[in-house]
Amino acid sequence: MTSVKGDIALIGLAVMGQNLILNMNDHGYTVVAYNRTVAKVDQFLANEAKGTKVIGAHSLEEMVKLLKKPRRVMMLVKAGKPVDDFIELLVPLLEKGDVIIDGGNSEYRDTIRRAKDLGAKGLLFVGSGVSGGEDGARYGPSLMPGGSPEAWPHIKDIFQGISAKVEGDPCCDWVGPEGAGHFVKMVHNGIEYGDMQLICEAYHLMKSLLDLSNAEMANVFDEWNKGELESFLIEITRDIMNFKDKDGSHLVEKIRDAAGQKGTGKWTAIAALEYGVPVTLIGEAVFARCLSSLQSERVIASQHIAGPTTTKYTGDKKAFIEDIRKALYASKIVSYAQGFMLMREAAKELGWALNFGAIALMWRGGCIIRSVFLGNIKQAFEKNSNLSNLLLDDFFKTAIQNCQESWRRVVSTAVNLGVPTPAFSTALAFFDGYRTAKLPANLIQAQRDYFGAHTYEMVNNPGTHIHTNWTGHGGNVSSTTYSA
Ligand code: 2AM
Repeated sequence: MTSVKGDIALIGLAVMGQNLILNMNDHGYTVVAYNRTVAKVDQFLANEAKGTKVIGAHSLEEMVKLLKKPRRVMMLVKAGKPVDDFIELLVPLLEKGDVIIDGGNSEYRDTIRRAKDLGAKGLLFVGSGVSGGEDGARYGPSLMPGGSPEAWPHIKDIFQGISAKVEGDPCCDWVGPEGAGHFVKMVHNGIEYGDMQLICEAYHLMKSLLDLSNAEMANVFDEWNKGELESFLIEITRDIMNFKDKDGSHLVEKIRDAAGQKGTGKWTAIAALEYGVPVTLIGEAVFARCLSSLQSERVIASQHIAGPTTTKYTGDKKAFIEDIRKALYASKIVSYAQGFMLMREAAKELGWALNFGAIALMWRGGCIIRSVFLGNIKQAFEKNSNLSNLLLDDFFKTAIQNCQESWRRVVSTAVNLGVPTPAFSTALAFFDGYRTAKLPANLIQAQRDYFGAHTYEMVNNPGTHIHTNWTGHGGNVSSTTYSA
């Protein structure tokens, strides 16, 4: 009989899986490694895992027999059908109380379904966000586990042990039930899309309006990285600006301007529409990628459609760079406020209790959006765990006030000189909408009632729905069935 020694099994020996295994090994855990293509197990043991305590398994049966009970099996395989396929194969091999963890980029509704199905069989299921790329997985990722709460005590030490740490605090905590971990990871990725788009707009403005060289822009990003905007994405942008190709030219300028996407940004935007939350900045960031990918079409359009005649900024460059920094900071605050609004609404609808301060801490280190800024968000929720919106927190209120004039100057200058700034602009439009007591939606209600008898409420009598016969020849019957 095989002797039992594995603390946890990991299925899926692609980059993330291999690095997580090595990270767990470094923290003293014995990991049993398995992969669908079994040859990769021996390759891994002979190369990357050489000299470690990692044990290879050549079948799922062997893998399960090597594990201590309750068994912990983590999958890092392609999202979708492969996850369901592995679950189906694992279920007959496991016992009540064993834990299956899906660390892939699964859609949160799939995770909700799997948690329910496996729960009914007495198995504990965890869907965990894993962020930080290859390096994060190897030396400290941000981990966002959610699912069966009974699973948490069994995985807490391993997960918090291998995660990134900020001032000693692990960037990993229990997120919530069912698909909460994958939902929060999805919003993380959406916010990442937004952060990247904001940085790209700053780059576009500096390059097109101010004619800054790559070296000058690298210096600007380096300066920004010493203040409020200090973050992984600003840091790598500085390094990208400096990076030279073999021929001595800047590589970034030779890259085709057509952005790819794998879908998590799109999922966030879809969730925003489904839950009716105005997460406009992430939406614009996704659409900006879509527009960029119409590269050939844009090249043709650029030869036929003219913009404004003046396309250069003639004022004080240094002052405008500071304006751009402030516009980016204010827009970023709006984007995170929107992301937290989405999590709050989804949590309400799905009946999840989410700890927003803990989420900010999970994102504070290890992941792609890691930044000093997330420390400020954590503090805001620590001060007031019921904070309804980040924009109402004193720290962020003051921060936006300090940026507001610059932000408006940047957006209006970009509009006048013809540089697209969809993320800066939508953030400002949201900000102005959110702080406006009376929006023109009274007219929308009137229009809806005029053509479709959809009824409206009066300002002084909310809750009572009224229909008016606007033309004198329409009926007096209101619509109760039509809702578009
Ligand atoms: P493979 O090495 O056998 O292709 C990332 O692609 C990980 O997901 C790899 O470990 C890969 O296994 C696994 N994977 C991809 N598609 C799969 C499928 N249809 N069934 C099982 N595992 C799959």
